[in-house]
Amino acid sequence: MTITPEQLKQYQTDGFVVLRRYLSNDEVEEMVEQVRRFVDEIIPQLDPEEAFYEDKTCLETLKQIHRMCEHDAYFAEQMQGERFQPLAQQLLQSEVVSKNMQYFNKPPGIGKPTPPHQDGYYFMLEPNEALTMWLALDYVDEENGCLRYLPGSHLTGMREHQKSGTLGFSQGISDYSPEDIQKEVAVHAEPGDLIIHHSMTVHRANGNQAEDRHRRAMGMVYYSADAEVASEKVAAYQQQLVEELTADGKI
Ligand SMILES: O=C(O)CCC(=O)C(=O)O
Repeated sequence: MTITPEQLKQYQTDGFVVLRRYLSNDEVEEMVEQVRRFVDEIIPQLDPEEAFYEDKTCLETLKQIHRMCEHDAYFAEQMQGERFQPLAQQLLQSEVVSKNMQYFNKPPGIGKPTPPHQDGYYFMLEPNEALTMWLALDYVDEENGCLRYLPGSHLTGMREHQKSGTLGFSQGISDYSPEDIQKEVAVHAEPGDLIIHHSMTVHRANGNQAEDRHRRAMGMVYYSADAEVASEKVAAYQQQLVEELTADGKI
């Protein structure tokens, strides 16, 4: 699918854009089925840091799966095929490197908030040119923890981050203020809607307050091929994180 000049402008101005019904119901159902297969067949073979649970003794509380495209041909094809990658090229206006495909869930009642953050803080790129696509697999609204963005925040530099204590989102903006909250745009989504944000765009989400609705999504990350990764810093950070999560009994 090609984006329109208006959608490109919106992405460039606001730091995010929403493509409604990017996938059909059947396509969403296929993705959900493939996630189920991954959960049943692949997760049991992976290291503990590849899947996070709200409560690791209860498999129904699965909240995140990382690097799915490195572990499975279906998800590798999703990342590198025609569905998403050309869109990333159009938005970043460069060749891209496909980086990560993740599954995000907030299980009903217990799904924790996503702290305010900029993905680029984790990516450690120079220049920080990358994007994340967030594909809704469920109806997503304020009750079950929709994404909330600060429009234009990708243009005003990196905010200070500190440890958040949240599994899966270890860093959060340290001085997020009531004025920030006032400027937020909450984005509701239906299954198949694709939200795309720049790596510098500030965003967060509330926890899932719904009694019986999950809040499932896929996240796809693409870097501009022109961006350099501080690979040693990223590897050191990841190793330290795994050590801390293991010591705390979280994974
Ligand atoms: O799913 C969420 O709550 C947050 C996802 C996110 O922060 C991201 O994809 O960059």
